[in-house]
Amino acid sequence: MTVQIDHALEEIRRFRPSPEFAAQAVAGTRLYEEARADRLAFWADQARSLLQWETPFTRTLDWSNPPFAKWFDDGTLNVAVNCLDRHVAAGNGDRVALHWEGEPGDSRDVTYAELTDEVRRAANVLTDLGIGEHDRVAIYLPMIPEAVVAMLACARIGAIHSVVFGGFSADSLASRIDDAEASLVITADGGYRKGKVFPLKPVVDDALAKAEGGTVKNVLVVRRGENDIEMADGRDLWWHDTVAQASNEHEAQGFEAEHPLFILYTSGTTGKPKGILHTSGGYLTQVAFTHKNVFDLHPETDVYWCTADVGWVTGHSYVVYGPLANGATQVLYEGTPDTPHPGRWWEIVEKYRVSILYTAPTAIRSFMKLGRQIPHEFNLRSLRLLGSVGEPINPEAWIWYRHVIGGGSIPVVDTWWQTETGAIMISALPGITDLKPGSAQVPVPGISIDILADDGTPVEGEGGGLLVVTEPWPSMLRGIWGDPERFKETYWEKFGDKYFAGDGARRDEDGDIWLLGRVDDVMNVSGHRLSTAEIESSLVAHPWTAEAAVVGASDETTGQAVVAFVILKASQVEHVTDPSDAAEELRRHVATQIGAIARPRQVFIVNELPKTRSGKIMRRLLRDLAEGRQVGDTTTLADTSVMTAITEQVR
Ligand code: 6R9
Repeated sequence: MTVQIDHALEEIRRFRPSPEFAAQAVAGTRLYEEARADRLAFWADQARSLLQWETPFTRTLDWSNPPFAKWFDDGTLNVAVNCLDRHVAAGNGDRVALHWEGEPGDSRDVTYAELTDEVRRAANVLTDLGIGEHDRVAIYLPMIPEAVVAMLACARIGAIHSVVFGGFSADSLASRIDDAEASLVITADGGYRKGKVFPLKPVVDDALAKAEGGTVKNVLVVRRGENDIEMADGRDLWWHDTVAQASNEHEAQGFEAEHPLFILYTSGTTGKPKGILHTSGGYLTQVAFTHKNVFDLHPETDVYWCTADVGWVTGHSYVVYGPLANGATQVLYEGTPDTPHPGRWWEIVEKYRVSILYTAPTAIRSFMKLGRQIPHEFNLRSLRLLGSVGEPINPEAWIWYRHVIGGGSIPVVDTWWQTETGAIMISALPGITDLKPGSAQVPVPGISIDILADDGTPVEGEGGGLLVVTEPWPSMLRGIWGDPERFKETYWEKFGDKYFAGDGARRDEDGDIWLLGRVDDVMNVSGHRLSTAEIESSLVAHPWTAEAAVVGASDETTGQAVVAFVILKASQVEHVTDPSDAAEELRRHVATQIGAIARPRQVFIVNELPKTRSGKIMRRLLRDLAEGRQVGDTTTLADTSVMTAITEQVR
């Protein structure tokens, strides 16, 4: 495995926290000291002080059976009560939990008292539908308050949610429903996106026709898009006929800290997405801790906005669980950043006086392209902290974010973590860390990170290596749903009891960590993970395709873009008169099979693929081609003339 070191490493700018910011900061250097003195006692303190336990725990970590960790396992708590009822009981029921903004401009404020009520009603309906502890509920919703309600209602009754991003296709939804054996789907008629209603319920109908397990007994439908849909008698129910009518009395019980909370599917190196499993007490501890300290949350005064969709892990940890556990007031926005005008996000920041903004480098780069005059039309002076997640943020984008959006003097925190880690693992702490554009910087207190060579020896000095987490952490994944072997193989086989993250990294002379991208066949497109293998299998599933190879080519806006090379079946070649028609058809096919995010930027129809003597496709050479570079060393190819032929076909 070779790791490429980016030119960004020459970056040398440093930004000291301002004395005003440091003076009011939530986090103090004592957090590092306490964690260093006794890591487990530190996490136990966080779990006790940030959460409300029904039964206090006495055991912090059980690591007797690695890689299966148990945190706080003799304690019990209810995750929904921690996110809702306890804030109401503390007298904060009137605080706004969600400033919800619909894409067409409709909006709704939901207080903690109202959200608590709604979750209790939904919990009663779920119970009436026969959903109990450990049952799986698939959630396929737009960014509307009901998405948050649905997740917390599951948590409240001990059911396990599996949120599927609304942009995923019927096939993707069906395979996730089957893998988790979900018995209920919560969806909406449709939602708003780019000025139009996109249908969701019809996709669910299609998915249920395709799902082989036949496990789904009911579909609960929120009315949002008001598009025409069909309701199957005896199976489908409207949210407004059930949840709105239900009682708001609901006694919540405590569940064991290791009670499963959710499954979230993410792409791995093979074609089949992995159902990452998270549990309750440890997960909630670390998301609450990082949300409070990394974002310097002052819940009485801040307005926080994380732009991620609840369909991704960032939406789980930093839209739903972290902010609500901390009693934050936040913005929830349904639509796209440029609808109905390119200043929509900045209009929202101005309208709600957003003080903390958490978004992805791909969004920042698209705004950079549009120019600073668009954000400058709005008053962004309420902002006091900016965050970034999803992929490495290039120093140019970091500086632009700080200056154009942040006004030049507020902290920008770049946070590294994964679906598997559950919560932020590497980040500056605002008010403490000297900021360095382009570097994710330091492990958060209580987290142990190292950089190892392929053979497991620590990388000394400034060479690149593989990022590992050397000690178990509270919000770590507890497994892959239904596949403990794959869990061990993927993350724990390479370095024994150290967690292998799949990212390349390097530490500079100050000890700051620079992420260098994935070292496996996982691409990062607009901050979302896609697997080359998954898109290749989709391409090969098309009747015209004989063979396909997919690479992630660097892209100015999306970070990486999907580029496919396809050989058509001989029987098809004569029917395809124009290769660009075939390419278009295959792009469309991938979008319908997996989802629009997976649609290749380009599909090249070629006669051959570059292969080694053992038959492995050399994607490195295809990447050179896709990125417009001179093609690298071809000597290990079985037939060295192949690349010349492909290059001619592509150019
Ligand atoms: C939270 C999230 C995880 C992968 C991860 C890495 C990349 C995320 C990053 C970053 C550099 C950052 N990644 N944050 N790379 N700097 N601040 O994105 O989870 O969708 O599971 O993706 O994203 O490659 O391995 P997930």
